Amino acid sequence: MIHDSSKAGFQIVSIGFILIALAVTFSGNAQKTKRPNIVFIMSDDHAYQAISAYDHSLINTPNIDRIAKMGMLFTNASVTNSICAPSRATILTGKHSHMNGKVDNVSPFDTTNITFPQLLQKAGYQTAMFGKLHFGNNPKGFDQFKILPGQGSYYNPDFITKNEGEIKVKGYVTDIVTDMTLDWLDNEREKEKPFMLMYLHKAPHRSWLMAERHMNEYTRKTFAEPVTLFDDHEGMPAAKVAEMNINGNMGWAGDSRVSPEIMDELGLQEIGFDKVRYKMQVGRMDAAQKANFDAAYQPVMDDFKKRYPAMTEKDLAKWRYQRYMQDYLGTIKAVDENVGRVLDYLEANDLMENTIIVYTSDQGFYLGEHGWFDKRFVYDQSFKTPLLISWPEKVKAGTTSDELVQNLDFAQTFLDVAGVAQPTDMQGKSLVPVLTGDLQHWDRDAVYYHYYEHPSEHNVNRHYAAITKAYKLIHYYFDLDYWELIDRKKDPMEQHNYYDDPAYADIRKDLHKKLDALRERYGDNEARSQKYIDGFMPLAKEGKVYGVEKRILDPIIKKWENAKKNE
Ligand code: SGN
Ligand code: CA
Repeated sequence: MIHDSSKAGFQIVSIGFILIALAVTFSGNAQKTKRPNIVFIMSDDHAYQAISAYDHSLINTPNIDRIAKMGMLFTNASVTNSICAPSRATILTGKHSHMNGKVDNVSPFDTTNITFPQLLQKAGYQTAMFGKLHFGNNPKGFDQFKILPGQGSYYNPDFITKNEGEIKVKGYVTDIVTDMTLDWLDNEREKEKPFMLMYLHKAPHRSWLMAERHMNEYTRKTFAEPVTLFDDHEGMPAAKVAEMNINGNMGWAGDSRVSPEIMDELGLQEIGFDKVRYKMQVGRMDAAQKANFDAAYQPVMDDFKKRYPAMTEKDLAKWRYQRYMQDYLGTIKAVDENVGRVLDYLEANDLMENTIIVYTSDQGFYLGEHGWFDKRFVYDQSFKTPLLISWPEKVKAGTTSDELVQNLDFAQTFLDVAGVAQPTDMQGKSLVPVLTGDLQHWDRDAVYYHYYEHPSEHNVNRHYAAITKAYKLIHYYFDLDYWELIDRKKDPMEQHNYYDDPAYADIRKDLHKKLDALRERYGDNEARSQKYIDGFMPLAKEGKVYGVEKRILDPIIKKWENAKKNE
């Protein structure tokens, strides 16, 4: 046999090539697996006052708090537009509402926007979304999704899924969304890829139906009242006309859970779409769920029936505040337990160290401050949002930051941690310098806010604002038209307008400059505001704005039509 050395040489060379190729592939993979995973946990309408890492007085949330203990708690995190779908659009696009076009909950999200999940997916991340999106269309850039249609339901909810069409799942929404998330982590996750998971709760969104297992405990609790529960909104015209008062704008059945039968017995008038809302939510329960609901709520309502005839308006406000807190906080108990399940899974599977975990809400919420529920305003409880971030490899445990960070910053933060280029038209900043304590690379002394959805449910006028750590300058422009200057240090309850106070003349001037600069930098202006009004009013006229009553709608439509005629 002839020894073919040339062939042998070729074989050696090719083995060498293969080894080099393998080494390259392995190191490539090693590098890829080193890219951090991202777990983005967001609840809907979760007030920071209802997270014990911020405030112990209402509820204990030991599991959500774990994220702050492992990482950083943000005390000045805010949103750019305090309402659901616009906040989600800002998170996904890294752009203000006036740039991504999703300014309110009414018209659908423009899916030609580029979102960070699309970019991460392209860069090799495995992506999944479970829970509430509220966009009017499905998310792009996800390998898997199971989302709630619209607002979603607490009991036996429907889901829109990527692979199975529409499904209905029996049980309680917070538990189900978590089951889906854990199932994906366990069975669908491709272990060689980094992943980006969006785990999005419906709770604690109105109409605040808690899990059966919490009903007995939470319907019997009593909570401390906020000092501004009886705010009369004097000197604050936009606050005065808003319809989000606990005693006055909450439904008896739909919110306080006085059954339609007891309402009739007591002669209570419907407020808004009161009885329909009760039927839509409680009516989804099956017989066993409803029996548990009745067992917990019947004694509360029997007690109310007895006391009602002697109750003053003040007593009613206090009673309704307690009812509100019981239900709202009851829904958070299940969120906290379920966040604990996900954290336990990550811990047990060695996924904690190299994973950036974010807990936030799509905005804050009023828990009786100013006498209110809901959000929308730039006043603290709805403008600010909870934000807790852990990333053990990079973020020091148990730290706090009071930097002015926003939901606008998430997209670029995630692209930054994944080593993916940040599109130049995104408008936020990566939070990595803040997270790692590298504040030389972080300079921001003011943030911008713009709320649009009016005329709508809760009657909150359109406004934009510049916010610094010390002040807020707010312009209400439709259909009210005036300015407010809030002194955040002197008046933390935000009950006074210092705009016309001569002592604030210099501050006011400086704030106007800041506001102009922000509007210039982010590309917002009067013409855009008008464009969004002109887009909204025809929809309002067609009845496409959910929950707004004719008495609010009609005069504003008339005013707008007259203004158009005179143009
Ligand atoms: C529903 C609620 C409102 C709430 C909006 C927006 N009414 O319409 O109270 O402000 O959602 O919330 S309800 O009678 O249907 O409960 S958001 O979080 O989706 O923006
Ligand atoms: Ca919300």
